[in-house]
Amino acid sequence: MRTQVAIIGAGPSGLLLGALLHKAGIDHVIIERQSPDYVLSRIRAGVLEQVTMDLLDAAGVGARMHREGLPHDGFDLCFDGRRHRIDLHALTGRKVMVYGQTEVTRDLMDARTAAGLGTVYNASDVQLHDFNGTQPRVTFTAKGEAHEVHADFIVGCDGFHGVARASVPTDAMQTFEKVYPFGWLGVLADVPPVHEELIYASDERGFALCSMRSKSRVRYYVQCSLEDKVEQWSDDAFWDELKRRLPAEDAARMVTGPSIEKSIAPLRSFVAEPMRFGRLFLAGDAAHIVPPTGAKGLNLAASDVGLLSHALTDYYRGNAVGIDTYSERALSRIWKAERFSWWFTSLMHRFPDTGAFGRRMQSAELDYLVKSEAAMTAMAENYVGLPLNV
Ligand code: FAS
Ligand code: PHB
Repeated sequence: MRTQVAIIGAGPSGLLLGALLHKAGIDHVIIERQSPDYVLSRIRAGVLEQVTMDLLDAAGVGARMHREGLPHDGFDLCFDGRRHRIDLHALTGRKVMVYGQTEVTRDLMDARTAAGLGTVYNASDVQLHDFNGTQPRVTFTAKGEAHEVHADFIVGCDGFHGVARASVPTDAMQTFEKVYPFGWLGVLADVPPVHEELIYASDERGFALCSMRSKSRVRYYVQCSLEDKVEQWSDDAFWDELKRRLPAEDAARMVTGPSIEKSIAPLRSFVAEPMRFGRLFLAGDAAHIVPPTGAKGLNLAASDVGLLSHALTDYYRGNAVGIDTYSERALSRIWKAERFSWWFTSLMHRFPDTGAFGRRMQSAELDYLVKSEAAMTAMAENYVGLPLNV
């Protein structure tokens, strides 16, 4: 089989890249190791930046997001017995859209089907070949048959545990990593949200986040130990712990109910440099991971894909500047989002070695943050998302 771009992975990165390349008339294939149902079953991000919304619109898949998504002007910070609203719109003139990654993925899948574009699901033994030459190949097995795809370029959109980054010689790449000494226990439940906007809470017992997927479905998180197993957390234990970390008025009015999904996610900061190796590019979680505190993971994946789809489109029109500068331009935005996610995580969570002095530093920074318009503006402009080329 011959194509222009072979995409590994049908998560949001791969599907969005496929949609944008299709719009540009660039031939491509997407090769995914899981089933479509499995991809949709993963409960992940919930907040979209304007850059992401614009890219979904450009891909022709933004209609349901605008119809069903929840535009949010701000969020609440709760700490040291206080509550303060960060007014994103007043501070930056922009908003964020609360719309789950599952729905983004579903919209991209549906658009792909409507356009008559196939995706190879349940592919096994996916291997990348000759991407340092001019004729890269991807081999894989699907439905018991061996396949080989010849392409101009390969794009690894296959996430943190994918094959693309693993195919790069270690001496050709530098990685940067910070693993946090705690995880997030997340619960999805069909109950009305406790508040009309998100609540980020820093409590002596740990961090908590009240988010949502709609006005009848919530996504709540509590910081937990990395030794915890999700089976150890009954629904009642989760609700009790969440309420203990929130202001009394929220705990009192919180509607609880059975979890429809419950999982523990480890937190890490990770970046692989560069994001291009000859005819192989990396995008999304294949190249970087952020702790979810700043709601950046999915949005960084989208901005990588936005930069790369423009670069590939320019290449096929005779201009290779975009692909030659992709890695540098993507990493510029990635590192600023890594910093913001690390900063917000460090500010809001309890670390084993925080200590009394460290707690005072967290309290002082939060007190300064909510009393300084300059500090709140800096936080807000990072939260709503920096420009694509920053
Ligand atoms: P993905 O990991 O989503 O997709 C990669 C795809 O490649 C998968 O479908 C995988 O099956 C496939 N693949 C892997 N290896 C392959 C191979 N060898 N061959 C073929 N296909 C292969 N971000 C937020 O902004 N907010 C959050 O709250 C949040 N919570 C998260 C919770 C968890 C548990 C995780 C893991 C991530 C979370 N994220 C969150 C980040 C997440 O949303 C990612 O940023 C987003 O999924 C990135 O999308 P992709 O780059 O497409 O990677
Ligand atoms: C979510 O809705 O899953 C979510 C929202 C904001 C975050 C992290 C996760 O910062």
